[in-house]
Amino acid sequence: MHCLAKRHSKFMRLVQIGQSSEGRPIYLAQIHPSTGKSDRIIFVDAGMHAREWISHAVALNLIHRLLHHNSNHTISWHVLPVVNPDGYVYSHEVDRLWRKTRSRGSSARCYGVDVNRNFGFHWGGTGARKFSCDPTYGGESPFSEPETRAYRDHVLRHKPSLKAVISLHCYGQLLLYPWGFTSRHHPKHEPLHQIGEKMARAMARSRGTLYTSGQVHSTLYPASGGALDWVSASTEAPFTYTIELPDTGTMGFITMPSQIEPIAQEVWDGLRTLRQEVYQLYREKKI
Ligand code: 0X9
Ligand code: ZN
Repeated sequence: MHCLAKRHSKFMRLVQIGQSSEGRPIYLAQIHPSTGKSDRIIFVDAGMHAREWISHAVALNLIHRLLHHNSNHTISWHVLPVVNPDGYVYSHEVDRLWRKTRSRGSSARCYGVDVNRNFGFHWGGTGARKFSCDPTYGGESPFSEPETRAYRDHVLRHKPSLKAVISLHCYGQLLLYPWGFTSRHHPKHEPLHQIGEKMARAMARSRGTLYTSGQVHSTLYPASGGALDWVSASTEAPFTYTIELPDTGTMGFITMPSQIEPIAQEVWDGLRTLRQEVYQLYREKKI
């Protein structure tokens, strides 16, 4: 990322948006259109869950594509490939299937908080655990983790400009929209579903991978304190999706390197469709 930012200094800026609990920098790539910095941003994050390595790889690949396929859309992209660097390193060095961060609260028995249960919107509700040894432990309090706070502060800093937020995860071939904390429909349920379906159709184009679009709570499972529930409640961003990328047959969270390119291609097809929708709304002066 440092190399790319240097080589493409006209378009890409690397920003440190925070630090993990073990002191690792959390880097964000900002990629601007050739017409200059835009006040419409699509934000893509990955690596919230340590073991979901395909998400980190797809985010890096996205940065590459954004730099090499110049478009005439006046939209800026923010790409955050490693939300949880401590967990990522731990999944390389100690436990390949580690999910959480690597902090330990004063009253906690085990290490690690699930970043995607640590956000301050319906924190601690259904689908989040109170016991520190559980994989979906939500932490001692909302935003207890520096990683979650870095994400929150970045979103709030760009709040008026955020038009779409995409969180990359695996696995399941799903395109999920809020809410996760309740089965009730989101106020923007209809457009979220419709654009989700449109993205899914685009994502099936290159090799037929079928993504199912639906609400988190009913399509996957109840989940409270998630990043995108919080983003959707705290900003005006019209589009918020969690993408559960495909797995390789029977290996779950472990995706073969040969799958990086084809999966990145599908995601790119979906994101281009999303960008078109954002652009369309802007031209109709709806955002
Ligand atoms: O449970 C999660 O955090 C995500 N699934 S995963 O297998 N990658 O862990 C789903 C997140 C759904 N999004 C919201 N809770 N809003
Ligand atoms: Zn995940």
